[in-house]
Amino acid sequence: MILARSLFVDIAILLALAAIAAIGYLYSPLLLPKSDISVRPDPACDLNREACRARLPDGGEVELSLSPHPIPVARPIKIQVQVSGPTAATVDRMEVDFAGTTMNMGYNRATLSPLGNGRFTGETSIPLCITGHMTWQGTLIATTDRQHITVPFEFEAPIAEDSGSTAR
Ligand SMILES: [Cu+2]
Repeated sequence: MILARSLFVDIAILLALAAIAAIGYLYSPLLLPKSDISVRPDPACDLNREACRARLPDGGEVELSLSPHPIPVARPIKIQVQVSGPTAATVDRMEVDFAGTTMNMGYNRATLSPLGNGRFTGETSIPLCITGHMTWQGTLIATTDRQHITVPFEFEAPIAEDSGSTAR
């Protein structure tokens, strides 16, 4: 009798822990870009000048373009993503999360609209930093039926025009 009761309590605790883990799993994407696979973009590429690419594990590619150039702050930014290769047909959801690399700049995430053939588009804006300009991380989050693929792109916004104009 006592044994049966303690077993019941153990099972109840296990179920409660499983429920907490499940809730944490479901809600964590709201706070941090959740990632099963993370791929690095070409570090030499500059989003302020051009579209940048990263190679996917399946051999395909993902390309991110932010326009206009240079990338503005507190004004509309157009986001274009092109996925190529086998992954393209499996993406259910495409988002880009913008975060300050050295400072918390708040929650800035855009969900893109699918245009077909692996193309996605959307619009967003990022806030002006109190320090004048800073390095942003624009993390592309592709959700497929099986996994979250993230690609952390870095860029400066607004870019420092030259050393003279930013010195005050
Ligand atoms: Cu900042």
